Parts: sequence; structure tokens; C-alpha cells
Amino acid sequence: MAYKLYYLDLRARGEPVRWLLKVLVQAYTEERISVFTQWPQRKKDFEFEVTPVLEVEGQQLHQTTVICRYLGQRHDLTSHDLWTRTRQEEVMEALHDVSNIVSTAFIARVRGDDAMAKGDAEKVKVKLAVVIRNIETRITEQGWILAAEMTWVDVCVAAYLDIYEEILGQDLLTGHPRTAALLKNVRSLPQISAWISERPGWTKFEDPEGLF
Ligand SMILES: N[C@@H](CCC(=O)N[C@@H](CS)C(=O)NCC(=O)O)C(=O)O
Repeated sequence: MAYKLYYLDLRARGEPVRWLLKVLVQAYTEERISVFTQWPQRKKDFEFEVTPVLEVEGQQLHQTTVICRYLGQRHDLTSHDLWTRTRQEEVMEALHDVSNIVSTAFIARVRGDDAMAKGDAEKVKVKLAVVIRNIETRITEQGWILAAEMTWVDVCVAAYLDIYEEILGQDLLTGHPRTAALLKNVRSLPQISAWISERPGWTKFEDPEGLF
């Protein structure tokens, strides 16, 4: 049974789902919906009127963390202790708080509100530093977030860090060696390094040039 992913023509919240499907070696197709030209007509096709959506056996599954948790648990790339799993997911949601500000920055830029866009971009840097500090303290000696082996949370966190390193620069993880090593290890997985070399570049909406 192949999955179908629906997402905008962005990296953003699509990238953790894509990375996870690839690491899990799951067959999937993706429909990339142009945020500028197609999304207004397609919005109503989705039950919660947002993406990402993963179609599973004909049903729509929404919410990035819910989708990733489902995939991780279904294909057994998960910790089995409830408290550990819960604390790992805390990191995911902290990253989503930052993503929300990134999207308001991009939307402000589209609207021509440069002051708001720049203000949000500064907030992203401050909030992300706090999240990265917490990720660093949760990475075990084996190199994974609160686990001895890689889980779906590591894959998704790496997908977001990959985006942030491109947006904010190579110094992002300086002083956080465990986090840098986690990102390097996930990027080095064959499916992920292949995806990084073949994936589309930034579309105009999320091109960080000049904003951060
Ligand atoms: N909490 C949701 C947020 C979903 C969301 O806001 N998705 C954005 C793209 S990242 C979207 O579809 N925006 C279009 C719209 O709201 O019309 C998740 O994590 O999936």
C-alpha cells in the first residue's frame, strides 16, 4: 500500500514527512501544490483545509506531528516507553512553534510588510536558540534524542535543522556538537543524501535570501 502525500511546493512542514517516508523506505507519491497559483482552489479538498496531508488507505491524515508519529509507530522507528516518547515529541512541537513564526515572516514579506517580516525573522533566531539548547541536552551518548537508537523524532528534527541551517547559516549549530552530529548522521543516510541532491530548490515564497 503506497502512501500519498499532499503538500505545498515548499520544504517547511513537508520536509519531515518526506524524510521520514524515505528513511522508512515506504513507497509514496507526492502532489506538490503551488502555494501561489493552485492552493486557493485546492484548499477545500482537504478536511482541515491545510497541508501536509498523508493519504492512508483512502483516508486523509492531517497534522505534521500526528502524521510522523503514525509513520514512526506503524513502521517501528519509535521508542517504546511512553514518557520517553512524550519528551521526544516535546522537541518536535517546540520546533513547530518556531515554524509558525517563520511562516508569519514569509507572509508579511509577500504582503510587503518588511518591518514585520524582519521583526519575525529576529524572533525566529531567539526562539530557535532556546530549542537547540534543549535538543543538545537531550541527545544521548549514542547520538539520538533520549534514545540509544534513531527514532522518527530524530529524522524529523534533522529535517527541520537542515532547513534552519540553510536559512540561518552554517554557524547555527556551533557550540552544539551533539545536535550537529545528529544532523550529519541523518543527512548521511543514503535515502536522505540522495533526496538532498535531487530535491527542488526554494520556491519564491520561502526563499530566505535577504530576510534572515
Ligand atoms: N498544525 C498544522 C499546521 C498546518 C498548516 O498551517 N499548514 C500550512 C502550510 S505549512 C498550510 O496549509 N497553509 C495554507 C492555509 O492555511 O491556507 C500541521 O502541523 O500540519
